[in-house]
Amino acid sequence: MSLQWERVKEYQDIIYERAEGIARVTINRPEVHNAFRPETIKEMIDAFNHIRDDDSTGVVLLTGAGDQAFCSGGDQRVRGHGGYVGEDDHVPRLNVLDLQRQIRSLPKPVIAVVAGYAIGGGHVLHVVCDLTIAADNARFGQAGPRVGSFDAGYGATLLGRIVGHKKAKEIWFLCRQYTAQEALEMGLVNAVVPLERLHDEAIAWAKEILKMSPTAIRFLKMAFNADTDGLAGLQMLAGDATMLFYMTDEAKEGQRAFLEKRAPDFSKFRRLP
Ligand code: S0N
Repeated sequence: MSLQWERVKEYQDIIYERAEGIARVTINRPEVHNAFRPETIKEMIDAFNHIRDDDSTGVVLLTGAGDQAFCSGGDQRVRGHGGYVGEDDHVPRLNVLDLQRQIRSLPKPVIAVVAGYAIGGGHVLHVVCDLTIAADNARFGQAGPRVGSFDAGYGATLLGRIVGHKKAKEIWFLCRQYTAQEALEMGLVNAVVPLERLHDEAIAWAKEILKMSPTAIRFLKMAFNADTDGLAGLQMLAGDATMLFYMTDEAKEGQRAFLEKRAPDFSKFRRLP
């Protein structure tokens, strides 16, 4: 299933393209197994900001260039005192945490499309995606305790919700790697397909989702966040409810009355059971 991908914007570390309602963001640093540096994350944040506002996009595919790696986490060559150091401002930062929240709050499904390694911070990126399609060569795992780091946010807690606490602690404490089949068995991925079919399969899943009600999908994503993300999750769900309420005559009557300097008349609106 080949699509005519259109490049939306040019970047150095990523490729951002779209076709037929699907956006695809590719981490493009295959020489380091698609490890990310601060600039990579800045570009991804910019692309995801655009995707949020782009009404033509309904589903996002997040992937890595080549078939050896989805992402191998933070680029260890630029890890400095307190975070990953950008070339431009030389400030150490962990801006991948901003990207994680952005993927979570995006009101459109994000599918991780994983060939090869999803390791360390790269593993966390697939964990925060809504769905994961894995190629049969995919390898999953955390590496932090081996290289002197950890992600005690979504990387630990959301993983625990997905695979259970015992398994999540095993993944973090032992830093083993797991095959695609093992990941499927523990509920860490949604499907495993032969490598050569990976992108077609992801596109097929995206197209299936695109046939659904976008508002229903949006509310469902936010409902899962409300369950896992505390008040921040509730805020996202509540914001969506407000957005829908603004579209009703009842809400519009309140606004009109204010602008017309009169008392609002809500009497015609029913109190539904
Ligand atoms: C993925 C692994 C297992 C693949 O092994 P393989 O097949 O033997 O390939 P290599 O020869 O090792 O790799 C090929 C080339 O790619 C380079 N490379 C690979 N990964 C990285 C990386 N992460 N950073 C920089 N370079 C990388 C190799 O060096 C090699 O290049 P050459 O040929 O030039 O030598 C294996 O590669 C592996 O184990 N990689 C490292 C995995 C890892 O430790 N990742 C980092 C884990 N930590 C994070 O991701 C932190 C995330 C984060 O930002 C964060 C978030 C929240 C809170 C805290 C943090 C935090 O800072 O920790």
